[in-house]
Amino acid sequence: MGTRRDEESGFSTEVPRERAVLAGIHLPLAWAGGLGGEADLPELGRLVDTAGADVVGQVEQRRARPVPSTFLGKGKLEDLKELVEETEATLVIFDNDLTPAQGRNLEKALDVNILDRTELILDIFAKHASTRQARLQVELAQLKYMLPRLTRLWSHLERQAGGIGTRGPGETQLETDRRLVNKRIAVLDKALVEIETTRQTQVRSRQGTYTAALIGYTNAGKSTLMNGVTDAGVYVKDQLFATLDATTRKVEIDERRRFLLTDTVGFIRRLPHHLVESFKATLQEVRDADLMVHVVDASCDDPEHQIASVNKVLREIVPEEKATLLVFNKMDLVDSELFINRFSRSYPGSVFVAGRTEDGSTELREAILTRLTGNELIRTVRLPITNLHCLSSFHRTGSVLEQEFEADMCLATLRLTEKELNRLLSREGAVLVEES
Ligand SMILES: Nc1nc2c(ncn2[C@@H]2O[C@H](COP(=O)(O)OP(=O)(O)OP(=O)(O)O)[C@@H](O)[C@H]2O)c(=O)[nH]1
Ligand SMILES: [Mg+2]
Repeated sequence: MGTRRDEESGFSTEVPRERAVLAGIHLPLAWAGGLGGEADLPELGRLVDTAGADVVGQVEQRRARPVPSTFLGKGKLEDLKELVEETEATLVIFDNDLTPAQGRNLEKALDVNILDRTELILDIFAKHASTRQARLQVELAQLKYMLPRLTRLWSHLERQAGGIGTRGPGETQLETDRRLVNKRIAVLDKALVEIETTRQTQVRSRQGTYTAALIGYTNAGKSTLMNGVTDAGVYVKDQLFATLDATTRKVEIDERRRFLLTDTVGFIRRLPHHLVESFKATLQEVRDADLMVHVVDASCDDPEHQIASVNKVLREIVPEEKATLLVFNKMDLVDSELFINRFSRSYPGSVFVAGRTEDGSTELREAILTRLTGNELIRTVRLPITNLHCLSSFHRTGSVLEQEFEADMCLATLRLTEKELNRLLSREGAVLVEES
């Protein structure tokens, strides 16, 4: 956390880390159309640590459904209040999402700040956003999440001001605030559309080159693999959501064996919907890719659960079926023979690497190339000789199997990928010669 000036002494002092108590209820999976499920307090703890607070205690409860007014049951709420006092906590963080009314009531009952899981993740995103696009996207998500909760903020102020005389102006103020927030949302939307238009121009210029996108749970090692396979120098850190932007680099082994690789924001179980919405532009890179490289942390408690959580978020972004290469990373941390035995049969075609090692990057690069360019075709095309230069890379890689000239046309039989064929047909004036 940053420093601030001590008001009395005038010296800079470290702001103490906030002290957080975690709270979560385990709901039956079927609750509210699949919104239920086990609270995951260890993961919440890692999020809290990334956000810059210390965990000083936790409470858990198993319930059929949350209490509408205070989320927790009466007894649990009393336990929580005692724990907050004992540990001198400054903050209570819920693993589940709270309604505005629940947040308000809990704040009143416990007299400390209350955050829910979405607010915590939004806070981390805000802290880690370093590019203009990421900052705009995070702000958009925050405003959209805040809009229905403005009343909670206002009642908070009202409580601080004692409530007298604040209600009338407060309500008018609330209207003004809503209008301002909506106006800002429109400005952000517009700015993001402009960024997206620029990106689409870049994407068009890549036509004809295969693209692969790294996706996966946060902290699985996507950026580490990106740096190993390319020279991108992407920020790597043992924290959640270290990466919030999309970085794309070219990987070129020879003129024809090349592809573009993109590293982007990680996913988490129950990734807040507003974030997925707002990060649409960043995640568009995943939609546009020919291949998704799904990175899984082999050393996590339950890799299958991690895979399922990622697939669930993925369905919101990429509704259509897309080619996927599954990569189990951090194999140096597990008993690799046992692990491969266990997972290779249920996930055929997947690869097992340690991204931190050079071997790991080479293996991954080869696996991606094989998946992208592995299914080469043999096709004959008729091409105007004025465009003959576009065959030079095929010549250099020994992929021109036959070549004949007919007046101002060239008849060439090539070994090539589908993408290369499409490029010749759409951009170089080639015509496919049907096999007789
Ligand atoms: N032991 C081991 N650690 C690894 C390996 N690959 C990555 N890590 C570590 O895992 C942590 C997360 O790595 P990142 O590459 O930042 O993970 P990421 O998937 O990009 O994470 P986010 O950007 O936060 O979503 C870092 O501390 C890495 O050093 C590996 O093969 N073995
Ligand atoms: Mg990363």
